[in-house]
Amino acid sequence: MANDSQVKAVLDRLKIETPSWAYGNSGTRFKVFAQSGVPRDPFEKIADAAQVNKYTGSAPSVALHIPWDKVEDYAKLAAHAKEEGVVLGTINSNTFQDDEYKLGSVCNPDPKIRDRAVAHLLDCIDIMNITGSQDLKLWFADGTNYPGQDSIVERQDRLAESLSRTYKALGANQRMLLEYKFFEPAFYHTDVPDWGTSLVHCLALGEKAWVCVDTGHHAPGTNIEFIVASLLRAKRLGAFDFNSRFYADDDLIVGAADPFQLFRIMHEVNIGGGFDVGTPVSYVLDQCHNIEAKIPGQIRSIMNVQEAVAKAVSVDQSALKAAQKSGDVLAAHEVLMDAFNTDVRPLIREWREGKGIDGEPMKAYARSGYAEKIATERVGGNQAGWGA
Ligand code: PSV
Ligand code: MN
Repeated sequence: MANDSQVKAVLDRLKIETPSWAYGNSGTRFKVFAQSGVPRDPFEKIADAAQVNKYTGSAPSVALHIPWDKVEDYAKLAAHAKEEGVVLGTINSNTFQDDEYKLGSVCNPDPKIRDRAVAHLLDCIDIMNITGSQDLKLWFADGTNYPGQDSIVERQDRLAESLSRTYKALGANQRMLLEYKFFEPAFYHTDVPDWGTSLVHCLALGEKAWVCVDTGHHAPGTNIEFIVASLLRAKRLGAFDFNSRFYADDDLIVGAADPFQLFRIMHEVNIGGGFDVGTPVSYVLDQCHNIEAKIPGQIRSIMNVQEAVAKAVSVDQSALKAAQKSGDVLAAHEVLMDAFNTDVRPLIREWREGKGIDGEPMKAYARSGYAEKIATERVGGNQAGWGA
C-alpha cells in the first residue's frame, strides 16, 4: 500500500485549473436559469475562481475563453489575477460561434473562412504572450451533418494545414492541446472525433502538440482509461478536461456520474507517471453548473478529483504486480477494489489541515459569507454566460 505521505505528496503537486465559464450562467438549449451573484465580467469570474483556490488550496489557475473573456487589457487582467492569488492559465479558442462557421472553421471549404479561424487562433497566442499562459486549447466544432456534404479527407488536409500555421506561431514554452469529441454539433462526421485523429495530427505537428482528453467526449461504455494509458505511453497526453456525462456532453461535476471510472482513469495516470514531478499533464475542469451553485460546484469537483487520485495512488503497486505476474486474476482485481473502497476522506482532511486550510472546504466556503456578499454587491449589469 502506498503510504499516507506518498498520497499527500501527490496531493501537494496536483493542481486543478478551473474554467472561467463555470462561474457564469449556463443551461441547456431549453433554458438558462440565472443565479444571483454571478460575475458580470472576467475580473469578477477571476475573483470567484480565487475563492475556489482559497478553500481547496489546489486551484491556482483559471482558464479563459476567448472571446467570452475578451478584455481591453490582458496585462491588467493578469495583474488582477495575481492580486487575487491565482494566475491565468489555458487560453481556450472559440471558432464555433460566428455565422461564418456554419460549414466549419479550420476545415471550412472556403479558404477565407479558414484564414479567419487561423487568425483567431493566432490572436489567442498573442493573448498567451501577454498573460504568460502556456497552453492553447483547441476544440473544433467542425464536421458535417450529411453524407456527401463535403470531402472527409480534404477536410483533414485543411485541418492539418490550419493547425500547422498555428503551430508555427507557438513560443518556445507554449503548447497546443487538441481536443477530440465524437459528435456534436456535427452529427454525421466530426473532423476530430477521437484520440487517434488527434494523436495523428499532434505527431505530424511536433513536440508542442498534445492531445487533450475531455472525459465527457466519449461514447457510453468507452474504455477511457485505455486511451489515457495509450496516450501516456506515446508521451502525448497533454491535458484533461474533467467533467461527467450520463448521455452526451453533459458537462456535469467530475466523478458524479461514475466515480469508479474516474478512479480507473486516475490509476492509469498514476502508472503512466502523470502525477510525477514535472509531469506534462495538466488537469482542468471543463464544466458548467446549470442548476447548482457555481463556486461550491467547482469546490466539490476538485474534491472529487482529489479523492479519486488519492485512491489511485493508494493502490498497492507491488501486490498488484505480483498478482498480475502470477496470473492471479482475482487477487489483482482485489488490490484495485481495496484501494477504490478505501475511505480517503480522513486522510485528505488531515492533508488540508496540514496546509493550513479548512478540512471541509464546502462548509468553510458556505460559512464565509462570500455567496451572500456577491449576491448583494453584483446588482445591475449583464451577468456573464455563454458568449459573454
Ligand atoms: C464543447 O464540447 C466544449 O465543452 C469543449 O469541450 C471545450 O473544451 C469547451 O466547450 C470550451 O470551448
Ligand atoms: Mn472540453
